[in-house]
Amino acid sequence: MSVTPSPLSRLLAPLPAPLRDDAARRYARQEAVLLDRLGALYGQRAGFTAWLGELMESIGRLHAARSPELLRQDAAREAQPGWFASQSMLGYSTYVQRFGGNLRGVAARIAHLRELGVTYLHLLPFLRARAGESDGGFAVASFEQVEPQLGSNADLLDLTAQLRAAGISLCSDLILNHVADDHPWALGAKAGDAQLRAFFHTFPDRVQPDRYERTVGQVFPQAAPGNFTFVPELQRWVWTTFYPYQWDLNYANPAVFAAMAGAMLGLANKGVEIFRLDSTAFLWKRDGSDCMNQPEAHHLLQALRAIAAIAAPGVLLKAEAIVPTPKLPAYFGSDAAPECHIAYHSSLMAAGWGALAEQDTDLLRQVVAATPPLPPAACWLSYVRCHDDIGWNVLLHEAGVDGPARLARIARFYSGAPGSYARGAAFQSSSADQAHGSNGMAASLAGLESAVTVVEHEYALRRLLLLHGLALSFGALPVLYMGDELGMTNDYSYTQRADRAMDSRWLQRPEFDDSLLDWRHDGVSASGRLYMALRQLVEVRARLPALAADAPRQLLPAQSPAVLALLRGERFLSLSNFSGTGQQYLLPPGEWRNCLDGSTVAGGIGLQPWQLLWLQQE
Ligand code: OTU
Repeated sequence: MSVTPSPLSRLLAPLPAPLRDDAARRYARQEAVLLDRLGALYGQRAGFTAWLGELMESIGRLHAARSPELLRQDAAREAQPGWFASQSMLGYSTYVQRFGGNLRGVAARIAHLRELGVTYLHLLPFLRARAGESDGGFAVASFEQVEPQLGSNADLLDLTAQLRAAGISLCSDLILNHVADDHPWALGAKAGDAQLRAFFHTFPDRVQPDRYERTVGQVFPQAAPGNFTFVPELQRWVWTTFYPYQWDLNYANPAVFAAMAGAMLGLANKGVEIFRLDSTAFLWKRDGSDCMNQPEAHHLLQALRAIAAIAAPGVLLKAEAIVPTPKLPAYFGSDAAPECHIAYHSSLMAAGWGALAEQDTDLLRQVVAATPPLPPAACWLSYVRCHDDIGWNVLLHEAGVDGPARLARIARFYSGAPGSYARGAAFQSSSADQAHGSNGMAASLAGLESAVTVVEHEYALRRLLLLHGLALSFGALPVLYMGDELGMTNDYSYTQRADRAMDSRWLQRPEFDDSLLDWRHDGVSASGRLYMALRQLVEVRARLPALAADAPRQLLPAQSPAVLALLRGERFLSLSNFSGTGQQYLLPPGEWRNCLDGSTVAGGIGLQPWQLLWLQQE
């Protein structure tokens, strides 16, 4: 009688003896969730058991290929699962090409990152991208090969080794919602391979697409309207949530899941330590829904998490789910079934900008209040800007009854409405009364680009520090966006390029300006002052355990709606005046020390326009 080998024995089969005990132990911990989630997703399909066995064996093979150095790192991280919540963690995010030209150029900037205190580097997509337009590399043509213009796979291995030696973890995008229309899967489908066609959602006519579009929204309504693209080679409509050349993967097909789990582990073996799971909200489609945040999308992520925990346990998953505040916490999963270790807090980011524009912290206070405590070994990601737009729709819940109009006012402010200091652009909005997103470098949005007088410069810098102060003190892994440390302003050159002109996100994707770097210590130029002030915040934060991501946070009442009073632990207080007028604040009893200048204060204090204060009680 033949017995089907168990998933565990299939996992262990490819492993050398010394790896087996640990792998079996980790498998035992993940087994319940892994089998439950995969069973729920694919258990009804013929051949499920055989598929599962093959999946486990391929996971085993990828685990066996992990280098001794990465295996050692796995063990260290397993022993200290909350390592990334420390107050001395600091992230930095950038495009490879814009920061260093190529991967070797990025390696040459490690000294700069170290000076800033960076311990985590998110490089935007660097895998082989679609030929021609590629949405900044978010249309991936190969999960195995580095984009030739940025270097080779050997350069990637070199870079990850150098980063590890410098104490910096590399984060890479894992673009799992879609592939480029010239990825071999899409090419195969176009050439008539039925199995590869089943990697995608395709439809013979507009009947189903039209039905879906009754309830599905649009991410790029102007630049890429609709969610489906007619592909002549297929004579079918293909689901394309983003640009027409980004084909959504069909996760109802278990072969897609297995392929992407393999892609993840392959990259982990090249030294990627954190995966930014792009567009996680969109992974599962359901008729009659908005096809976002579906329960199956969470099952998929929990299964991926279990696989990472078995085969590359040092690796972290980060959710990029740009969704309304109430939908965010689900991306962490639960104690029993953890999902992502980290998730972007896009509501916090947008509400910070909202508070600046409104000179009122209402949105921000609501977002903080709606941010639940997290399961152990999980943390939020805080940021001031990133390569994308500031999406306003995540705040619709907080914005209230006239929400759309209120958010549209904020968006108009950032596209330079009369009287505004901001120099940004509306993104994908159909009219000025409709908020979608806003683009622009942080410095341009905060008024540094338009500043003429000494006071205008000073206030723009203060506004930037307010937002950085929030990201650094909120209790999260803060990630700086390339150029923001030096107050770089908008890059308008994209308007001259046919392949970019329709996408104003390129405003905030400038080339790193080495000349500003020369000013960073001068204490006089705007760049120098911002850089020094930011470094001071980073250094002060690193010394204060109350600012660790997992330390308690509480909002204190403030007399003025313009003031945010955020208490961390028992004795650290961040006070932010989000308005252009001076404000009073009555401190909790006792004497407080200003962490930034060493002075002591007590009782009622005055906050200058746009002032940030970090106070501590001994
Ligand atoms: C992500 O973004 C990436 O960050 C973008 O750069 C890509 O263009 C996009 O995916 C496609 O790969 O919906 O939840 O509104 O916030 O496109 C993820 C613009 C996303 C982005 C949105 C986003």
